[in-house]
Formats: sequence, structure tokens, C-alpha cells
Amino acid sequence: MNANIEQAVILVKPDGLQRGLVGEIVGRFEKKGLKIVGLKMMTLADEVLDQWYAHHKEKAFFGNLKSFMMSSPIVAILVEGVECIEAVRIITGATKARVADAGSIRGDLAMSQQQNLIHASDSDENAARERSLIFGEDEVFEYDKDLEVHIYAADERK
Ligand code: 3AN
Repeated sequence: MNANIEQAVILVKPDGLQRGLVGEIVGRFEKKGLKIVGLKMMTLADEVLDQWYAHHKEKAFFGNLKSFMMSSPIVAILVEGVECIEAVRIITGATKARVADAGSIRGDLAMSQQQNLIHASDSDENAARERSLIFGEDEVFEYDKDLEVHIYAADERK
């Protein structure tokens, strides 16, 4: 695999599902040129959320955040591409959605700091941890996409 090819985990959170934005959100990542290598709908267990949001464990909003994340199923997507993590964070937009850049998913479609539609991995290390919490090995797919000759120059591809 090309050294610059990364994977990122994206979650369409309960507000995205409730608001009927799954297609719109998945579509934005697809249209950018990222390759979907995993996709599933699921509910997040309490223990998974404790690990997922370990960095927020001491925060006052932790309990509310967990209840919100368990309030309905979520859709998890694993995407792959060259420097994918940075690309995904740019498309996602800032955490506080009401001030996120226009053009980003949060900037265009949300107002809240908690109900900000999506989660996106913010580092290679977190992406690997999140991938192992959500996807079994048989739920991640390796395949060639002909379109990639139009998305990357030859030296950027594997
Ligand atoms: P991001 O999702 O942009 O990576 P994180 O990792 O700091 O942001 O926060 C994880 C999630 O915790 C956010 N997506 C949001 O739902 C929630 N969150 C973060 N900060 C707050 C806050 N001050 N009040 C309520 N919820 C928050």
C-alpha cells in the first residue's frame, strides 16, 4: 500500500440519521473521491462509547454525549484515500457546528456543538483504534476502483 494511503472512521450520528442526512453525508465523502471500504448500521454500546470518548470522560457533557450517541442507531463508514484523515476533517468542519466553515458538512447542515452530525477520526492512531471497535476484519473490503486513475496521479496511487 502507498505510504500516504490512510483510512478514517466516520460515524453518522443519531441526529444525522433522524434528520434523513445519511445519503447526503455519505455522498459528500464519495464525491470527494474517497473510497468506501466498510459501511454498516449499528447501535453503540455503553462500553464502546467509554473507549471512544475516553478523552472526554471528565467533562460535564460526557453523560449527555453518551446518551445522545445511544439515542438511535448510527451509520459507520470506513473510508480510504491518500492523506484521507486530513481530507475527512476538512470536509467534516469544526466541532462547534454553528461556526464551522461553510462548505463543510457541519458548516452547511448543523448548528450544535453536540449534535454535529458526524464523527471523523482525527489521527492515524485513533482511526486504527476506532476501526477495531467498529469493524470486524470480514467487514472491511479491499478492491480496485477504476475511477482512481482519474482521482490520483500515477505516483500517488499504490
Ligand atoms: P470532533 O467530533 O470535532 O472530533 P471532539 O472529539 O472534541 O470533536 O468531541 C467529540 C464529540 O463530543 C463532538 N462531536 C460532540 O458531539 C461532543 N462535544 C464536544 N465538545 C462538546 C461540548 N462542549 N458540549 C457538548 N458536546 C460536545
